[in-house]
Amino acid sequence: MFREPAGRPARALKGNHVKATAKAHPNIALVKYWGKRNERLILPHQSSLSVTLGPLSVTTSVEFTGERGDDDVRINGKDAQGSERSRVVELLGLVRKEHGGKLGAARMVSAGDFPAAAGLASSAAAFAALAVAARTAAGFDRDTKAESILARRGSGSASRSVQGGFVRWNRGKRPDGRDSFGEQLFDAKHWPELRMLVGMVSREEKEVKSRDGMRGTVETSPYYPAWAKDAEAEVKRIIPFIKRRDLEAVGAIAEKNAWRMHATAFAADPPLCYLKPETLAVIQTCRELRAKGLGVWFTLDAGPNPVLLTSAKDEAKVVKVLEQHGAREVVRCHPGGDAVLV
Ligand code: 2P0
Repeated sequence: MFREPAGRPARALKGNHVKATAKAHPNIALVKYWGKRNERLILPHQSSLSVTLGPLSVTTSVEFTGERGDDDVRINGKDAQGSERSRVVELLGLVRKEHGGKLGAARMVSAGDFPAAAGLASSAAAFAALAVAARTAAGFDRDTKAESILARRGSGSASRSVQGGFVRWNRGKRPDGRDSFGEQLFDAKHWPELRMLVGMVSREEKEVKSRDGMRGTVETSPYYPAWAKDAEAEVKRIIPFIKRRDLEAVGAIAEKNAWRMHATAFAADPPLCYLKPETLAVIQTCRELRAKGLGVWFTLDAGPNPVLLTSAKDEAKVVKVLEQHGAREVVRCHPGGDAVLV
């Protein structure tokens, strides 16, 4: 049977005008990514592992017009500006380069169903959906590895949102990044009763973006090498506990890893602190609830909103407690599925 040479579109473009729409979920890391060894290619110093957050999603359409001109980039109903726009244009450029033909300018429209400023890694879902939609619009067949590598170039954590369930982003060793991509270890059906409850204690935009925060940490925190080594080991340690659906062990590793990421960032110069007083209040409450027998653990990304890990049976109690302790809203999530074409 005739096979297309590697790297070429698997099906011919219909004329010069193809459109595709994809939907992807954000994710929350149980073992975090914090620091790049290559800024341009977005290659991490360590592997990381996350769970995909259903039902939240971003839906993105890409249409290559075959015409000259600038890309049209609309995000959440507005024309994208500045770095938000340039990161999308750069990713579309990578697809044009891989394709090698005359795809022309793109029309891209993207919208999420959750607040972008909530610190919920909307960029992960956005770039995963963009990578799947853009490659498909360019005529490539679905290929989760290639899509994850492309999504990674938009935002590191997006490499973990192409597939659903529990995904490890492999650090890789190659300088070109071809071995640094997200790989599904268990799908969403493996642990449907797991809950990730996002306690919205603040809706303010964070002062230091993740990208700048992790760069400052790599460059100035004396704890950085220890962080990277420890996180790599924790990725290996957590997998058998996820396999056994052992919430206590998974929660304990997630909490420890979140503290260590933030401790490494506190030690940067200037110091970096994403926690607010309300964040600490929720974390403290988690501890008290555990002492009373409730199975609940926290994790925290580069923002003030803690994400509580619990099970479906304790969900209602944990939501109530979050609301009593300063969370203005609680976003309830469960393991979500793969990025899909719609
Ligand atoms: C993570 N975070 O593993 C970690 C934990 C935040 C804290 O990935 O610079 O938006 O685009 O690669 O992926 C957020 O950083 O950063 C992030 P870039 P990204 O989820």
